[in-house]
Order: sequence, then structure tokens, then C-alpha cells
Amino acid sequence: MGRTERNTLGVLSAAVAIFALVIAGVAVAVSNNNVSEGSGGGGGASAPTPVAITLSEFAISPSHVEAPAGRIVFAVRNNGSLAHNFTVEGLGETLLLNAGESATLEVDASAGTYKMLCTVAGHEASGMVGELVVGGAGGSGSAAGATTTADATHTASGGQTPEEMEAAMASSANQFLQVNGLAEPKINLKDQGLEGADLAPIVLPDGTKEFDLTAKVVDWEVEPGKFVKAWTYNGVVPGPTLRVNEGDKIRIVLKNELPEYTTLHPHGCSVPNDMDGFDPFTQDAIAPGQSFTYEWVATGPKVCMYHSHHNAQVQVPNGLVGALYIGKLDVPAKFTADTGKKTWDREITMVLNDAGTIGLSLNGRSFPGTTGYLAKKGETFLVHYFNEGLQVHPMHLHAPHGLVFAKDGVELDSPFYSDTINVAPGERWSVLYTFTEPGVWAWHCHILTHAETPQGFHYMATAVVVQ
Ligand SMILES: [Cu+2]
Repeated sequence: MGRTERNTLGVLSAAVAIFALVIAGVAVAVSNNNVSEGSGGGGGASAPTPVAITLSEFAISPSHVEAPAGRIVFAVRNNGSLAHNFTVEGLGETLLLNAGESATLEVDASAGTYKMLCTVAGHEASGMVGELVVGGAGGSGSAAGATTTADATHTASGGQTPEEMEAAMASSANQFLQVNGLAEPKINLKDQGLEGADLAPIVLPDGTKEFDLTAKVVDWEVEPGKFVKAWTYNGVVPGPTLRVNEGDKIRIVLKNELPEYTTLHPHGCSVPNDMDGFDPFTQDAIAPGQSFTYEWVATGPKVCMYHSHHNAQVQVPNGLVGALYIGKLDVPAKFTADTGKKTWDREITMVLNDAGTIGLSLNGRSFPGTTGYLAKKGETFLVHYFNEGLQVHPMHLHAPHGLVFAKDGVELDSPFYSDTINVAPGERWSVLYTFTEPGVWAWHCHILTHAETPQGFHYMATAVVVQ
């Protein structure tokens, strides 16, 4: 599948406007819900006061922070395109943060006024400066503790003003539209469009379909400007999508260029035991520099995963995952009865992850770097959710109810409608979504810390723009 849809400058301003409205609505809800965490401890050496700081060219946001005396934890994120640090003069500083990087800085502050700044030459003079006002003893449990903290009358979640929060969310939303070619200028992610793309097989004289994979570590851009060391098949996360027909002879030649041994496990596939990739029982692990050939006759099920089965808690979440399809799922009669349509219009692989170097992500990207999708009114997406992470993710697409009709590549006797589908690690769920209303429809994991932050939509989040 190509990475979206970039033919539609027309949708751009409308999409930005709608998205900004959506995000603004969220901002209001969050700010009304604001909690002054620092004051709630009721005395004693209570929890540190959390403050979110965003760095950019050339500003520290918020530029004015008030907190009670005691421990303050700054969650600092560099949303700019240059490297910055965050320093509280006399109390501490973060390391230099590259574009997109985050860090926390914990300080122990007594009452007083401190300068916040970026100490990169010239950046303070350009505007990256602010003020931290630390009030009286926050930890004594008296009235002093309640009057200070991150001032609830002036700040929304994370120490931002409501306006700053809204601006940050709009900026992130706009970045998502730019990443996806729905706005100009377009941001190009490294290797954009290759993640999960179909790999054409080499067809051997006897008809065997051979797929050559190389496991290797690459620099992977999980979100704009944020690079991590990804463990990949052929340099992309998820790895290439492999497709064969039922009855085909399939051969996967895996070359190991990782710094560790590895194996490949065709998860959920019917394979002979010696092709199952479970070292040391069914094969010896593949040493760095060595190759192994997996070969069998594909009989199903129709939706499988392939992933490492060696030091998998590291290798899988770091990116050694991919989709393997054997034939096509049958169109459920209920779908045709309910929509009058004979089949879907587009098939989407959505690999969920939450750990390792890749972290919370959809198809190896974190919002605003996630792929966004364009649909025409009336179109149907067939979405296959694959959970390659360590947690359950309840995937939620706004607007249409999904018709859940296959589990682990096997059609259900009784397809059912659901707007939120729990996808456990190792599971595959296949769902049909038919879009009936135009607009920008959010699509995200409903564990909210996996999708939404004081900086707006993040991590396991994307959207469908329906025209
Ligand atoms: Cu989740």
C-alpha cells in the first residue's frame, strides 16, 4: 500500500480547519478538567510538580511557570527543527535535545525566581528564555501548598496556558496533514511509503514464490525529526508485506545482519514443525552473517504475521515484524446485505506496537508521522489489525462502526459490529469500515495515554479524511 494520498490540495484547508476544530474541542475538554496535581498531596514531601515544556525556534513554552517549593519535574520536548536544551539557571539542565527528542529534568527548588533558557549560543537572545517562580514551602501542608503549584487559573494540563496548549495541538495536527501530503509544504519522512509495502516475489521455475529478507538495524524516523535504531526486515517497519495464494509454495530466505542471532516465526501459519522458527528446538538460531531458508506449501490461515522468535521481547518491538497474507478473506454476506456492495475498496495493514525502540506506534510511526488515509464517501476499507506489541490496544475509529468478520485469518460465523476492537498481542482482527459522512475522522488506540497528550494527538493515532 502506498503512503496515502496526496492528490488533494482541495481538501487541505478544509481538512486543516476541521482538524483544528476537532483538536480545539479536545483542548477545551482537557483544560476544563485541569487538576492541580502539586497541591493534592495534603502535606509531607508530596509528589513532584509536573510541568510540560516545549522548545521551538525560538521560544520556551510556557515562558512563565509557577510551582511550589520542592521537587519539580519538567517534561521537556523539542518540537523545533534545531537542537536545543532546557536549563533552569542554578538548578539543572537537560542534555542537548535534537528535533523531536524529549527528556525530563527534575530539580529541587526553594522559593525564588529562576531563569529558564536554552544555552545553545544565540538562542536565549533569540527568545528562548522564561521565568520559573517558585513559591513558599509546598510540602508543609499548610495554606501555602494550595496557593502555589502550576497556577490552575492560568495553565492547562502540563503547565501550558490554554492558548499555548491549543496552539501546540493545532501545530501537531497540521504537521500530520503535511506528513500525509494533505497540506503544503509536505514533510518527507525517511523511507516514507515503504513501510509494509508489498514485496514482489521472485518466482522460481517450479512456481515457488521466493521472498528475500535481510534483518538489519537502521535509523528509522518514527515521527518527524525523531530517529531511533530500528531492527528491521529490509530496512522498514513493519517489514515488507508478503502475499501468496493458497497452495503456493512459499520460500522466505532470511539473511541475518543483526548484531545478535535471530529466527523468523510464521506466526499463525500452518507450517511443518521444522519451519516454525522456534530455536533451539525446531532449528538452530541464525548467527549474524548467516542465512536460513523457510519453505512450505501455503495452506492458511489467510492472515498471518511473521516476526522474530529469538530474544523476541527486544527484537519484535524494535521492529522485526511483518504481515503475510495467504489468499483473500471471503466477503461476509452480512456486509453485502447491509451495504449492497460486493467487496471492499481498499485493504490496509495496521501493525500495532508499544515498546522497544519504536514505541507506541501504528505501522512503525507515531503521530504526527503516522500515515493518514483518504476515502471517498461510500468507500469501504478492509483493515487488518496486527498487534506486535506487549499490551492490548482497543482500536477505535470515529464515525463508522466496523464490521468485525475475521479473527486470526479465519472468517467468523457471525460477523458483528463494533466501534472499538480489543487487539491483544499476537492477534489479528479483520474489520470492514464503510465511510458515510465527510470530514476528518480520528482513528486511535483508546488507551488514552497511547493517543493523546497535552501536546495533542500523539503515538497510536491517525485519521481518515472522508471526501
Ligand atoms: Cu494502546
